[in-house]
Amino acid sequence: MPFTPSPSDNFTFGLWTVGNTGRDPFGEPTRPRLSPAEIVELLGEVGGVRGVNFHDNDLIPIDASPAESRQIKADFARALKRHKLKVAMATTNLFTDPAFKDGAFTSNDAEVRAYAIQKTMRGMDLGAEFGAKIYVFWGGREGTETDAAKDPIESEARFRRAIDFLCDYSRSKNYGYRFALEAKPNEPRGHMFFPTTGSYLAFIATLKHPGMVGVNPEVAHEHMAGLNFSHAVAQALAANKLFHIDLNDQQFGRYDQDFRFGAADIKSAFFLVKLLEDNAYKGFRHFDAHAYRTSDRKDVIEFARGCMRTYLILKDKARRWNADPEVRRLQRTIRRDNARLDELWSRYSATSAAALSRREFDRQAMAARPLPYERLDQRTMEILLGV
Ligand code: GLT
Ligand code: MN
Ligand code: MN
Repeated sequence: MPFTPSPSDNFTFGLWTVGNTGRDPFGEPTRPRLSPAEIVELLGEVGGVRGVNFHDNDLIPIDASPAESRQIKADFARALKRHKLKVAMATTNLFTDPAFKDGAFTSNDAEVRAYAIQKTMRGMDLGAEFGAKIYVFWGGREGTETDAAKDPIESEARFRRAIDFLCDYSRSKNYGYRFALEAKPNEPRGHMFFPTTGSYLAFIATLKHPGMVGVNPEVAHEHMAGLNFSHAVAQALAANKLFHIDLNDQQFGRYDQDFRFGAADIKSAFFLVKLLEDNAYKGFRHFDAHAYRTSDRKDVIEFARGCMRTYLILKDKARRWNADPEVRRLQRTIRRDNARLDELWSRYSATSAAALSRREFDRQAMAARPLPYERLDQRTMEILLGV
């Protein structure tokens, strides 16, 4: 069957995504809580998945005894083996426990900050035990409701010190982790620090080990801020910083929806898949989404299959778009290359600057050149709609 995923497609799901119980701020769970091993069983039933990701406490409850923890890990490892799934990414839950009510690395309480570092070190140990090579940092509580609460410059410095320390920890243990920082503008905090992927790209350059740190952009998080997700991903790709990606969907201006990939905005999803595929993105394609609260187990399986199937359909559409004769013809009209003109300002020299100063331009002629973007966009729509 076409558009059937296979492990080589590099699709992954978090334990918290297909394991989501449907709880929201207004209502209790609508689905039973599954154990990590049961979630792996479910992913096995979905089929074609490469791997699974977890927060420390998705796997081991925060107050589990050593014996409980050993049992959970053994069951999880057995399920992974049975379904030939790997652990792709690990991360730390630094947002659920009330101790983190005012943040983790940026908390105003030195004891909370130290505990957050310790919890992350242990989370890294746990991820490494299962072979994870990507470690995500999503600062769910790093932020404020009132800016009277924290000095934003000091908060950034605390966050930097935490990442620098944890990079050194990973190196000392030879874990080989690459860190991926995940931005979000708000929810659960009123204002979260590092609201966009661009904020993290600028921050990375200030770190002690910038080479081992990249980003984990999420569709919904940039869309919540009303931004163009593909542009953020493009900047990360160009900087060789796209270490991981969280795929889902989101209506602009709504609460954090985490919808099935492509469920809200097909055109944005198409240009995103095209960007990733055209640039041969090698990393995992993680669906950080969950099924509607109304779904039962069977429908959760449909949700997971839908994420992957939509991705593969859009990948095929991107191939068609690239090969489409009309798209190609329109592109030839739109792109007016002139290597000799580019050469004049590609590298500064006194001669080229003088030549460029002397050059005469015909503004009317430039303004009169056609840009048939309406036709190009309509052709894009027709390809997407299968006409
Ligand atoms: C949480 C958040 C996600 C993050 C996860 C990693 S947890 O579900 O909404 O966007 O990627 O901590
Ligand atoms: Mn995410
Ligand atoms: Mn989200």
